This record gives sequence, C-alpha cells and structure tokens, in this order.
Amino acid sequence: MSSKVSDHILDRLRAWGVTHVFGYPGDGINGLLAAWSRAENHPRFVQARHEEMAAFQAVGYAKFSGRLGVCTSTSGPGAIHLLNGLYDAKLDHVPVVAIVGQTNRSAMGGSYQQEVDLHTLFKDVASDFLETVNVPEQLPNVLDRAIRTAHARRSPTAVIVPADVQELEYSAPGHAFKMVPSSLDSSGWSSAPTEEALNRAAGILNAGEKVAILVGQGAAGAREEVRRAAELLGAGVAKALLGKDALSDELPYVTGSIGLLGTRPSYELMRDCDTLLTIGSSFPYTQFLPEFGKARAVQIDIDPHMIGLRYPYEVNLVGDAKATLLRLLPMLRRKDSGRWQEKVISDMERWEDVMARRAEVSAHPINPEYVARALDPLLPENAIISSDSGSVANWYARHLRMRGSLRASLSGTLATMGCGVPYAIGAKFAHPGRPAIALVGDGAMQMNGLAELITAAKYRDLWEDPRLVIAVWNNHDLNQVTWEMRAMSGSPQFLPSQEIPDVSYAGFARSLGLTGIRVEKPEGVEAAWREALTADGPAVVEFLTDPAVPPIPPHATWEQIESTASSILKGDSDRTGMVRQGLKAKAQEFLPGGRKKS
Ligand SMILES: Cc1ncc(C[n+]2csc(CCOP(=O)(O)OP(=O)(O)O)c2C)c(N)n1
Ligand SMILES: [Mg+2]
Repeated sequence: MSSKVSDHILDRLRAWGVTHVFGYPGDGINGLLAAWSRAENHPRFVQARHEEMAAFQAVGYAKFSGRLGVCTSTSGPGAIHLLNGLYDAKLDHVPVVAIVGQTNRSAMGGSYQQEVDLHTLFKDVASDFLETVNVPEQLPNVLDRAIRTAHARRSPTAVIVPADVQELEYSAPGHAFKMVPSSLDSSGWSSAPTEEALNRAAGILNAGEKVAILVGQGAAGAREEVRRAAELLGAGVAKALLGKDALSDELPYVTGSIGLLGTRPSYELMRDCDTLLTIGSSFPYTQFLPEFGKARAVQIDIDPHMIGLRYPYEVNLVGDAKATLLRLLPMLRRKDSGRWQEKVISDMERWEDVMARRAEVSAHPINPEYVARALDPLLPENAIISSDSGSVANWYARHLRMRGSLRASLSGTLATMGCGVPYAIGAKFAHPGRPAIALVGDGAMQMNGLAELITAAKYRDLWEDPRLVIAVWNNHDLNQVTWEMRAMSGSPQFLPSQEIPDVSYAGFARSLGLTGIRVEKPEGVEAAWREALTADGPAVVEFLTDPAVPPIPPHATWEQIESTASSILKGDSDRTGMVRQGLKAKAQEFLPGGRKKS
C-alpha cells in the first residue's frame, strides 16, 4: 500500500519503539496530524498546553524511562516555544528528538507566514544533528540519524519536515548514486578504558588516605559497583543534584547533595579529602571541589568530549561507569584505617539531626523545610519525584532521602523554572503504574504548572496508578532569587520584581475536577500529604510557607547552621547578614542563636 512521507515518519517511529510523542498542533504539521489520524494515534500524540511543556514532558519521559523522548511542533511560533525544553535536554544530556514543521518549499525564503529560519533557530540547541527532509528518499536516513545521534550523544536533535513534503508519496532510497539508505538495528554496547589507564587510576586511588567520591547521573547504572568502590576505599560519597537517585541515601557514608543546595558534610568531604574519584558527573561548581593541588583526582565518564573538565584530573577514564568500575575494582586495595569514613558517617548523622531540627522550627505560617521533611517518610516506595527550580530545590535536595526504587530529577544544568509539572506528566506516561510527585514553587506554578494541570486532568484516566501529586510552596515570593539578591548584594527584597500574587492553586485544581487542598497551618501538613497521596487522581496540595526561612549555604559553619535549627532570624538585616556571612563562611561573627555580636 502506498503511503505518504507523514505516514512513513510514524511508521518509522513505531519501528524504533516510540510509543508517545509530546506536542502541539499547527498547520506546519497538519500533514503529520492527518497521518496520526490514519494510524489511529499510534504512537500516542500527547497534547500539552504549550510546546515548551511538550519538550519538558519529552525530557521527563526520557529521564525517567531511559528511552528516547520525542516532541513535535509546528513551524515558527511552535518551534520557538520548543527551545527552552530542548536546551534542558541538551544541558542535562537527555536524548530527545524534535520533529518540526516548516512552511511549504514553494514559500521558503519569501518571508512567509510563520516562516522563521529553523536551521538558525536550532543551530545551537540541536548542534549534534539538525536536518530538513527535502525529498522522500531522504527520510529514513535523516530520521534514523536523528534518533541514533540523540542516543549516542545523549542530546536533542531536530528533524524539519516542510508541510508539502509531509504530503508527498513516500519512496525509499534506491540502490543508486547519491542515495543514502539506512537501517534500524542497534546492538547493546559498553565502553571501557585501557588496562594501562585503569592501572594508573588504581595507583592514585590506592595511595590516597582520604578518598572522596562524587557521583552524577552517569553512575546510576553502577549502584552496586559504586558501593563496593566506596567500601574498599573507605570513602564518603557526595551526589551531584542530577545524581540524587544514583545512590541510596541509606548508605551511611553517602553525604547527599553537593553544591549550593548541598550538605555541609559534602562540602567538608571535598574540602578535606586527599583523593577525588568522580563518576558520571559534570557538576559545574569547581569551588565545591577540592582546592587545586590538594587532591589527586581520577574521573570516569562515558563521554570523551566531556571528560577532564571541572578539575585538573590526573587520570581520565573514558568508559561506561559499570563496565569501568567492574574492571577497576579488582585493582583496588582495601584501606587499613576506617577513620576517614567514620568521620564522614558521624558528620552525616549530625547533619541529619540538624536538618530534622531546622524543619521543626516554627515559621509563619508554615516552615517550607517541614513540608519537605514531612513528605520524606510518606513517599511511596516506587514514587517518581520531580522538582522545579526555586527554593524548593533546596528542600528537595536536603530533606528527601533516596532509597529503594525511588526516582528523582530536576532541571540540573539549565535550572529552568517550569519543568516540575511537565516532568511529572512525562513520568506518568513513562510509568503509568507508578505514583509521581512534583515539587513546585508558586512562581513556577504560575509560569507553567497551572496550565499543565489541564493536561493532567485530560489524561488522568490513562494512568493505572492514579496518583500524581503536585505540591506547591505558596510563599508569594520568587524566593530563591530574593535570597540570592540578599546574599550577593545585601539588597532587601525588591518587591516589584519579587512579590507574586496569591492564587488559589487548590481552587484551580478543583475547578478542573482534580483534588485540591490548601494548607494554612503546620498541623495540617502531614494529613494533607496523606490525602494527596491516596487521592484517586491528580491532586494539588498547596502549603502557605514562610519566605523568611533562608536556604542556608553549605559552607556556612556548623555553628551557623546549628543556630538556624533553633530559631528563624527575624528582621531583614539579620537574615540578610546571616546568608551573606554564610557565603563568606565567617563563623566568628555569629553567636549560637543566630544573633550578630554587637
Ligand atoms: C525560566 C526561568 N526564569 C527565571 C529563573 C530565575 N529563577 C530561579 S529560581 C526563581 C524563583 C522561583 O520562584 P518560585 O517558583 O516561587 O519558588 P521559590 O523560590 O519561591 O520557592 C527564579 C525567578 C529561572 N531559573 N528560570
Ligand atoms: Mg515562591
């Protein structure tokens, strides 16, 4: 049976195992949509409210499934809207293919309606592969390479298909000059470094006495091997934000997150170690790694293009984390003294104790840390958690402890607002049998989340496990930035840019037929989580939280951190001072209790 180019695109996506495409319609892809109708919506077209959300859903789907994310949009405005989501994929190394419409070939270059130069628009974001299908014979090669490249480089790629090309009869590339055939199969593979490089790495790791390991998302496939390495080396293990679910926080020597949102033990682990082993992470903040020259360092990364960055590593092992560690482990000698690791373990106990106490401090009306802390023991064992960007990412990083099959992610490198809800929707399509939980600030909720509740309401019946909890920290403030301004320049909150209106998130959810709960007092927090986590469909639970609780930086001293566990400082200058001093790590200016010496 003859078929059009558009039919063949869907056919080929199915052949690649693609089951969902996140998108939004427009006349640049009308031909494709007609093919979707002929194909009885297979793969499923998931309609977002906005193309950026479609791209975020594709990223969330890919992050949580390990499969390819696919999104689609029309030309011009639709393509432009996709950009931020595609950049999120690029910066977090997620395989996503965008299939984008373009005006008819006859109109190109004519400043035609909705015509923008898509090659220029996507040149950077889809720099690994970006091509326009001009004739049907080109299609298999272009689409297959876009998919293969997205996987190989773990990056976004884009295929542009002019509207009239979508309507052409498909004809396969022939056995002829200037024809480029393609094929489908791809075998499993893994890469590992040479024996010589492994030996050099083992030499450094065996010589160290205080070993710190830093893991990122690239270590997720090597949990058991990372554990064995940490135990042999007597190491502490810090996790980059994107690697939060790469290792269980139940291991006592895991110091949790690193960086500005991280823990004091992670900070000290890096500050005091003499040897660093980084596995599958391109954590960007060098100032949280050991001082240059203070530690000898080894890196393991699958990407030869990304390795060796961020720290002057002595040995750069290019390879899959699991395959490389399996070869490296037999070369490692068990350390004699466990003292370094014991110190890490006791620091972590102290940190957990302080965090629990910080969450108990009373605030007005609700302490935002308590909201996250209260969720931790209630997390369903197979939940998938997304966090938006904002102060909520601090509470996500510090109060939720990974264990069992919990999964968690956020926009780690682009740190874009607005990804929390669409990531969770992507997760529900990737794993309809698992509960998903999005943690979102009120600013991010107003930016994107509210609109995507409509998408959640639209698709709720497709999800075998009905639970999709959207938690909103309603503090009437763009709080993370407010604190950054206080910390950097000592500026008081600039209300015209920072204050945001109160919105009834719960009320809006109810208007869509979803569960909506508004919590105004701390006593209601736990019960609200329980209600949302047992609702028979998507549930929005909003907590009125106090914007005066500072996200304490990890390089504030123990004394400063301890002081914030007994009271929240009142008055703008005290709070400002504490965060500024925390950033400068000047403990001596503070007394326990958080008051500045007069
Ligand atoms: C798209 C985008 N715009 C702006 C920012 C800068 N930014 C980072 S966090 C933040 C505030 C977020 O506010 P909200 O969602 O209310 O969370 P809160 O910090 O109050 O918990 C802003 C404006 C960003 N990261 N992404
Ligand atoms: Mg806010």
